[in-house]
Amino acid sequence: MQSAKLHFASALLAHGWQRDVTVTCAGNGMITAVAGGREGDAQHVPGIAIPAMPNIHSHAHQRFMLGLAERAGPGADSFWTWREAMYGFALKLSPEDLEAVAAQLYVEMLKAGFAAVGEFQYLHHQPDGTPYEDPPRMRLRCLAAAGRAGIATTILPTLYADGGFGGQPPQPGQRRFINGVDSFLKIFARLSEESKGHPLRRVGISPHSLRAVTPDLLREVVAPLPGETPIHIHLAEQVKEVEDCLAHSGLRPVELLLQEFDVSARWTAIHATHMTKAETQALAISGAAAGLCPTTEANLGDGIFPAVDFTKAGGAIAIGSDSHITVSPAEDLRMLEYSQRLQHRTRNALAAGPGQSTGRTLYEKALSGGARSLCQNMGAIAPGRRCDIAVLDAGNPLLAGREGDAALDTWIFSGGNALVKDVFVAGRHLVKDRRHIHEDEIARDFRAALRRLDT
Ligand code: NGQ
Ligand code: ZN
Repeated sequence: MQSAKLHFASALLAHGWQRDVTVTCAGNGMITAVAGGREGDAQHVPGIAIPAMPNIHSHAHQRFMLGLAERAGPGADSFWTWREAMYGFALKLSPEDLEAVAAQLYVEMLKAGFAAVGEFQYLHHQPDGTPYEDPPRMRLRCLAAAGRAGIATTILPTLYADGGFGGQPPQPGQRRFINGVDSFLKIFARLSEESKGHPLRRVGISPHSLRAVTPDLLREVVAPLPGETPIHIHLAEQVKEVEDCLAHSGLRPVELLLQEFDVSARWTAIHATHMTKAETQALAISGAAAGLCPTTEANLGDGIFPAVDFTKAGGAIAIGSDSHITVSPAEDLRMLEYSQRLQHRTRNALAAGPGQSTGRTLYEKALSGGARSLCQNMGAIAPGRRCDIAVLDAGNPLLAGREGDAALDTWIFSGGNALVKDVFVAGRHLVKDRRHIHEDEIARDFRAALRRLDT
């Protein structure tokens, strides 16, 4: 956190684009004023200022297997064969490795224009499944990594109990993930303690999925939590998951969740790929956000989220980089829009209406949905919000002669990460001219971890 006075030639404010703006940020990292003109002592930051994006879905440990699951296996490859490979990698990581991998990932997120991450972490125990002496150890390592990188974090410890619907026993590859209600609530309490009063940290929970947690168990865990605690759950990502849920309960996963819980704005349904029209409507009006991870969903062959129907019904969306196969808000929003164009054979499928920019519509929806999903006071350049700002490089030839929505659309549909020049989190200037202030030492530790892990 840092007090700052920043001047921009152009900025996307809550009510639209404005030229020649000074943003004042207090010592606690919050914006206190946004005013036209340049105040005398303001630091001029060249470029186009936009609110930095929340990344609502991260499994940090998967960052270290990027590119290593793209070779055809002996049989038909699927989400489930990828998952086996991922479990193999997940069994290798020590706490120190996880911190090194997460810190590198968080630097990459910041450089892409994200300011906050929802860390959905389920590596709890030692590789043989024995709890660490200090059970929250792996999550604390994620928080340490976030602290080194400077990214805001909503830590979402994962409740994982079963290997499949209806309380099936966990598989051997899942042994690091498993907790009961008591051990889980202890981890939650400790993380809440560690985060109390911290301006960049929030704590939520992530029941892994209805495959891994029964509704009864989830009710027991949710009951004692503060009412505003964010709840993130993987839902209806794969067709087999829908079929297994139907076979077990007679309901599809989204139907089952909506029947069993009072789903509201504190909930984020991660993926929610496979929904009927009725489920799409019902989830949209429940107030839950759909936590979409379009590049991971494409990489894993999940299917296509019904974004046109969901957003028409007033559904809130947020974006996450999930497996981190791509870490880029621009590319995830682009993939989301392209999935709808390919599906419906149209263009500008998700634009708010005639004459509206598709990139702007999606960007603003993902800002507000993401801020709410993570319970982070960000997502707008406005007094009372945290000073989380990304700056696009107006000097890049791709943006020559472009401003406002045209610049935003050019970034999202064409330029991607190369156009992100500066990033501030709570007023701290973490990414300066495309370099993170600690990127060399964090990359050095990451390389050492990769050598230890021998990948
Ligand atoms: C995860 N990832 O927990 O990392 C999952 C795979 C599962 C995604 N769903 C494992 N993208 O769902 O069982
Ligand atoms: Zn996930």
